[in-house]
Amino acid sequence: MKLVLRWFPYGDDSVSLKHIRQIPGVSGVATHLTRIPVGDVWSMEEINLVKDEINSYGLEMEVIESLNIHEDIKKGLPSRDMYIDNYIESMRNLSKAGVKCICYNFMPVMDWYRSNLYKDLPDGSNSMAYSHSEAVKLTLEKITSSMIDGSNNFSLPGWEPERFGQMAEDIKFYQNVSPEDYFRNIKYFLDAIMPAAEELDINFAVHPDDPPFPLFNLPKVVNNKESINTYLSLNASNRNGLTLCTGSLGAGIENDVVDIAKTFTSEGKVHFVHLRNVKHTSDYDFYESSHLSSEGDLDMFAIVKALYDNGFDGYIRPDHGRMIWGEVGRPGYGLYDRALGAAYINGLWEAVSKLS
Ligand code: CS2
Ligand code: MN
Repeated sequence: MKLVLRWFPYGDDSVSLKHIRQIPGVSGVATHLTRIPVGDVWSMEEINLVKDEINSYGLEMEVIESLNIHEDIKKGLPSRDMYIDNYIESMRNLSKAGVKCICYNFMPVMDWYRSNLYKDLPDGSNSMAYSHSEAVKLTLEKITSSMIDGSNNFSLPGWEPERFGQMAEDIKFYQNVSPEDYFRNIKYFLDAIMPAAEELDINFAVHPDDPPFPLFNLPKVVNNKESINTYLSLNASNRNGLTLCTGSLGAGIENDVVDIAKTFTSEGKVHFVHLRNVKHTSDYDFYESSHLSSEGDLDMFAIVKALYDNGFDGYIRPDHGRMIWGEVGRPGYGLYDRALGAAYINGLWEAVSKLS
């Protein structure tokens, strides 16, 4: 396994590569060329610019999170073929730059969402939280403005401002898209890109829907064991794999994340892991606790053991952290708590490997 940390280029991160380099065991970063509009080709020039900066700190750029999918592909519009061609060209360029794993998601309209980006915790820290009963009462405008206002002036992954104007119309569009139609659009995309993924030696790792509950009646795609199975069965290539995001899946109270980790790791389908913990305050409400098992609902030891025992050899990153020690940064993506998460993951990995 290789441990990485998420990092945003172009000065759009409060955390520096210099500091990431100092976290024990971290070999590289998972990054994203945020200044290229979704759907455009990631050119060699743009990729190398970011890669050279990362490499100059002794870190690798083997993981991309995310190479986002244009909404026309999700909607199954005729223009999707052009966007798929662009996507494959970006894959070719990324492979030339040594990228081995691409994380992406197939959530329609909106990427991840939290109803509170700064929930105060009793220890004086704060973290992101979600209340489904509150979220369903909100308008799209309230949702987008709360994300923009809470972003601390950093870009929020998956919330590209150029998409905001289109969201209301897209939500309407999906009201007439059945889950079967949506899965047909996914299959169309997967069948188009998997031959290139095979040829280029790139693993694809779909990120689960975050949170796993539907808003605005939009289709949910990857939110439990069954839907992961369906998604992975759409294209049989082993390149068609999963980002096991323990926090996203763990938000679904009925999900057995240890069992999901065992099942899909043993099938060779888990290429990337996001490790974080969640604490439920009700079946549909949760906040992001620190990584430690005892602070949340997930047994992080059992999850790491399931990965190790089933031969996991992909990438792991600590996922969102709390904001601690007065740090100010992009919600979920400060340095301190993610570094504590990395140290914890290193400890769990060493323990499971020495115990076996
Ligand atoms: C999520 C998403 O893991 C996360 O941080 O909040 O931003 C995730 O990166 C994307 O959905 C992956 O495509
Ligand atoms: Mn995640």
